Amino acid sequence: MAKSDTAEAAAMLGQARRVVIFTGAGMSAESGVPTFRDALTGLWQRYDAHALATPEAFRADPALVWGWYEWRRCAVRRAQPHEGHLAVAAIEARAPHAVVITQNVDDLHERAGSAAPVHLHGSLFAPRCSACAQPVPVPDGAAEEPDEGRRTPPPRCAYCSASVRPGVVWFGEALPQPALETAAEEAASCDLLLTVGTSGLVYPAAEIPQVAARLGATVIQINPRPTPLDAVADVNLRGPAAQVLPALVQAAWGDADQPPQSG
Ligand code: BJW
Ligand code: ZN
Repeated sequence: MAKSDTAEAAAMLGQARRVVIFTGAGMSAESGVPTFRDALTGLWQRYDAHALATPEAFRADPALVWGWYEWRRCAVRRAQPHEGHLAVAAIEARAPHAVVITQNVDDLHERAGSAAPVHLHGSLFAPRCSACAQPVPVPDGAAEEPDEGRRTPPPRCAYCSASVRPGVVWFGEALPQPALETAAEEAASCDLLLTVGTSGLVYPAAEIPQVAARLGATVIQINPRPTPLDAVADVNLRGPAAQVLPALVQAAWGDADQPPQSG
């Protein structure tokens, strides 16, 4: 990552009035939460997406799918937000208006202090009934799940006794309407969008940076690898989120550990 690129991006960020921080799985990679599509470490290298992350998979084998998500929720609970998550919260505290729009189903932005991240693909912590959609409290469950999970039959809904399902968005399912609407509005009205750690391959989420770019916002991308979003990014910062984000905040506002100046 060239120093001049960081300086250029920091100047843009420091002047922006409305900022969107759009994050994907790479945002949480350095907390130990695996991405989906990275070679060697991505979840889809080890698991068949169609056997686990579709409504058909859940209908065919609810215990397999529920057990896999129990394992992932357990792993996220053990993970800690990193310096990059803290830098995102620092941007929120410093920019006049900023919002986090995330594809991630973990809660690391919340735990780093981000006010109200918009979750486009749901949450590991919001199970609901698969039939009547009644929200269900997160099961206490085991603090430890065996590596790679185990078959665990899902709990039953207290109202209609159908299976409880993970509160995430699977392939072929609609994104939650309020989250998608908020994301579209923020993308259309921001003057700077920072996209961090997403392959930009999954729609409609991948449209969010494209909408912002089309309507004239500056787009800054943080990713160690090229993505289709390179084409719409004004600045590409090639590097990992936990390093690049704190450097960007530091270059934009000085010491990121200090509280923002009022006025
Ligand atoms: C780092 C880093 C570090 C590494 N620092 N960076 C053909 C064309 C277009 C669309 C479609 C199509 N066929 C089907 C579709 C639609 C489909 C889709 O987009 N498919 C594509 C794969 C082709 N989309 C859907 O089905 C969506 N729904 C929909 O369209 O509904 C229509 C509808 C309307 C009305 C009624 C009914 C239906 C739903 C998509 C749901 C996605 N769900 C998942 C799983 C969530 C649950 C779970 O966690 O299990 O969401 S899939 C998975 O991908 C997850 C992610 O949020 C999403 C995006 O992945 P992300 O975050 O970009 O991660 P990766 O792994 O891809 O990339 C990581 C990046 O990080 C890489 O670039 C690395 O380089 C980088 N990185 N380390 C910074 N340290
Ligand atoms: Zn129910």
